[in-house]
Amino acid sequence: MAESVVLLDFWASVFGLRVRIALAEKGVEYEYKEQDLFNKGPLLLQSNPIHKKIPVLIHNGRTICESLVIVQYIDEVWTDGSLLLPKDPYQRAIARFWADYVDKKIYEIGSKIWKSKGEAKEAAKKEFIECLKLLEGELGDKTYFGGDTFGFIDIALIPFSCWFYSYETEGNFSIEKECPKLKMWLKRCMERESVSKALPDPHKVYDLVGFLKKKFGIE
Ligand code: GS8
Repeated sequence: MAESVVLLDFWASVFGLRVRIALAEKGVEYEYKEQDLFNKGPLLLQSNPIHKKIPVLIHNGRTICESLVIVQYIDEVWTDGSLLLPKDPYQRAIARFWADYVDKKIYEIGSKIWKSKGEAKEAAKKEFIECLKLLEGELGDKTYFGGDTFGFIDIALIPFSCWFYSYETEGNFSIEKECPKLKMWLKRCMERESVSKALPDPHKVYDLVGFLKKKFGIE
């Protein structure tokens, strides 16, 4: 029986992008179903009744939620080719730690840059740069976060790069200037088809930020 793989997603979602990149890395074909997050359909509500959020992966009729959980699932199910998580338990723990750091910090602080004004905006920008510098320190001189192969931490972080233009424009700063090594890592990741084909145009994301600001009355 042919496998059925369906992804419920939203085009600009950093979380959904993780899943799209992981599936592309593994060469898994799937059906993409764009979701209207302002008017959620029954499939999304039934598939993720707890959080009611995308991404959701539906594999042979069974649902998996939460982007990092999904990426780990993909890694465990489709084992051909290179693994996204290292085999060594300690290195796996390290990969999960940094992916969790990205989740706890980058999304929330990045959003604060475009959602806030004045002092709060400045504070968010400062904190955001500090987080990126920390990540840059963890990357060091390695090609990817896990070493020579593209893996879990890269997948957790790289989707944010299509939002970087929005953060930089809203916060009036340059990631290349603040974190040149991280910017070089970003360019290396973009050389991978799994990444470059998945990531939307940063200007399109910026248009979305403008739309969301109007919708939420942030001007
Ligand atoms: C976050 C998913 C999420 O926030 C994960 O999958 O890693 N921890 C989860 N999804 C958002 C879209 S991306 O900003 C979402 O579905 N939001 C709908 C809502 O909050 O109602």
